[in-house]
Amino acid sequence: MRTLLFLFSAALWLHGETGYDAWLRYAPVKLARPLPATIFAADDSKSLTAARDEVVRGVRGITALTLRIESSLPKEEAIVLGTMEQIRGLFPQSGWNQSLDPDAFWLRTLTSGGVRYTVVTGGSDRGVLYGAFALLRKIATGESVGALDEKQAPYAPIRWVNQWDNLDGSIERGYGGRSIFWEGGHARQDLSRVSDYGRMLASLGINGATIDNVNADKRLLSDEYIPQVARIAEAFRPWGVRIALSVDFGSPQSLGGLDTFDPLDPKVAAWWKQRADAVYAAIPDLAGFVLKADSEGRVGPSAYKRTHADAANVVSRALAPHHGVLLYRGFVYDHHMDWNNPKNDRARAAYDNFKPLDGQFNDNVIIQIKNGPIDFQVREPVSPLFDALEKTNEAMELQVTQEYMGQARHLVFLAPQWREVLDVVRRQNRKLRGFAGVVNVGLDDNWMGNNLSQANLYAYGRFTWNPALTSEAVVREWTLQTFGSDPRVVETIDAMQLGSWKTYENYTGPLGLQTLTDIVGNHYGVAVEASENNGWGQWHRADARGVGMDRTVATGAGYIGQYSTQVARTYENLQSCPDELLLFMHHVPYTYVLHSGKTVIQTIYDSHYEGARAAEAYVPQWQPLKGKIDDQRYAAVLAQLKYQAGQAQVWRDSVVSWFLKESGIPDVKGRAGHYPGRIEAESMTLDGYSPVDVKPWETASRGKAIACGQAKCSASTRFDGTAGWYDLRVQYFDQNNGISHFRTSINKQVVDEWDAADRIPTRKMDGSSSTRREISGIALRPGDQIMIEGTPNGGEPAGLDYIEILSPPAKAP
Ligand code: GCV
Repeated sequence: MRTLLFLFSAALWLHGETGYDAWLRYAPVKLARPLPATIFAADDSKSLTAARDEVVRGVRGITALTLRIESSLPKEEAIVLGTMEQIRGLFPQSGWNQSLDPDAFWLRTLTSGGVRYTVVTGGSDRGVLYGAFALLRKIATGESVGALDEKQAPYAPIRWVNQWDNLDGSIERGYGGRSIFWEGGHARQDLSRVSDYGRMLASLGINGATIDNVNADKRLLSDEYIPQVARIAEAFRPWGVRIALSVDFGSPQSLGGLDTFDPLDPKVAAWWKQRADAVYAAIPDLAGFVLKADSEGRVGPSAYKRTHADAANVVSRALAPHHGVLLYRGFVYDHHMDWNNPKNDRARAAYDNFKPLDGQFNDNVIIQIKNGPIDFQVREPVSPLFDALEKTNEAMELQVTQEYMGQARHLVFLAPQWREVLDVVRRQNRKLRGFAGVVNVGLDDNWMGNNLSQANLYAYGRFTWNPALTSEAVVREWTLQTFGSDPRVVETIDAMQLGSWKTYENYTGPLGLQTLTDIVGNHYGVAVEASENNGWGQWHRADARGVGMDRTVATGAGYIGQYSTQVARTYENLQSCPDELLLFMHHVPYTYVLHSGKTVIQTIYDSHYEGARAAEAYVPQWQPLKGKIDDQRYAAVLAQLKYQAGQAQVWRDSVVSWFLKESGIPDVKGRAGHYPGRIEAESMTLDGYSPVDVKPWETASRGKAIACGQAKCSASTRFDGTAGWYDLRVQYFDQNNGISHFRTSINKQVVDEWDAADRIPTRKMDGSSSTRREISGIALRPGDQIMIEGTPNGGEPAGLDYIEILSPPAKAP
């Protein structure tokens, strides 16, 4: 049982922390019962040594006491680590009558020869390592470890992360810095970060990692690269993490020099075999390959009119003698679909491609299926393919890196979303062979670009081990280990995390609209129409009369028919379709009334206001934690939350303006299109600045902003409200092709200045670059002159959208 009362945060936590240690900080905890003073590991294999040293490290952090390492079984109270076989040898009388799966562990307190031991055993070295981390987790979260008898086995054998790292050191959809594996076309010399990443993964029971982008680089299978790959494998190995490689299906031709990559050509089969043999000669414990074929421009079996089963089987046959597996991605679709054809539907693609091949795949092929039928959107139904494949191995692909979820700039804890998907799969009685999580950690100190985003990796790992865990239990563990046990800290952070997915959905894409982002660009900022009129198939088909994709069998694209009869009936029928997926399944008029009793259009307005208000509230929720957690992470998270609050407002205003204009239906609450305290930059007195049309129009207030075309410009206005204290918000554009400087003054007194130097993925004035600066506590008197000066830099024109002058209580509309 948790003994929160006995836990307390020590003053020394208040020093700065970068977040590098994530949940493995081992901060001081007051224990109910002292731990043993000694530790013994039954052999000196790399994994057992890693496990032993981790326990020593953890106990030292938590108790400030250093365990004494013994080289034989001590005759005093001790922690003992060993595989089941070794432990049976050490304690033959102690009733070890059950066997353990290789990755399973057993924590047990026993008495032998009158001495009390805390035994950590596993079905293999790796199981022992997982047991050691489980023991430390218990200690760090305040659970008693005085009388243990607990066995745990992972749900599935494949518990992998996928890294989308490129050999040049960049990472596709990575938000935590450059690759920890690659730089300048080669494996990094210093791979210590890889080892530290392995430690984090092992603490969650993750046992495999791809180290290169699924948009694979053929060079990795060459003789030049295999030794480099082997070095990376070596860095992971002590932590029980086996590497896997993403491979390119065209390699037999492009790398091997054959005249074909036809999967049914014997030369091609021989080439795959010969390459697999070469990789396994250097890395005997390679976990396998991942293959993305016929998807988003990657070549595949369609080049030869062959099937995905033909493709998967030729590669998997090469892996089979080495016990390797092939994770073949189900993410196959045509990105040149005709938008004008209402029967076309990307959501259908995975099922249409793979269902007819059910039963034709080799045993060591696993179809890696994204949780939803589109692509990691804020809300999607569960992919129908999970239930449809009956004779084929399946793994679920989840995305930890927040590609469509605010890219680690927004707090979005994904466990509640994954929980829903896992519950559906459980109800279908599906037994997954495994999980692949797209993680994309990088060289940044905190790995993920944001301290709070680490919770997503933690939750992913915990769910792969035990998909029945609740989001609440997972986040509680994470917060206790990552930020300590102060009740205010725990309650605040848990509540923020648990509500954050819904909040993000509310301000980015409610009712199954999907994330209304720049689909053809950076997938970050708002751009309502970016998904339309192109072949990518993330369509929402909003027009003047209505909104939503008609995926019904009766009148639409027929996607709903891919589900089992009962599920299909629920989705097909407007009355039973859940509100949160309504616009994913149906096209309805804006005036359609939901189960909630509100119209679709009013729900769109209300959700965006509610979401932005909830994001705004994170800042005052976080502020009382000052002094209760270390200053460095406190300040980093605070800055991120302030930024998010501003961005949520950009989303709110953009989406609401777009739907207001398109539908012509006013917001019954009168908010849409009315912005109290707002002064448009283009209506201010401009010196050097010129008005510009922002594209897409909805991402700037009234579609316009100002840009500076000379060395320095200013925009000023006269305050004519009542005298008092105000908060001043400056909405400016922070592009990544320059670092403009801004200065705000009241009657020539400078009240704030800053550089627009944030890491924002755009070179334009748009919904991604639109950023808010808030200057609180300004005394204003009628007649005061408010001036914003902008100094452009590089390609960034010190763009300004508007200012808002708000009396503090009026802040949240
Ligand atoms: C690695 C989406 C992403 C791509 C990614 C692809 C995939 O389309 O935007 O960056 O490519 O999914 O999962 O293969």
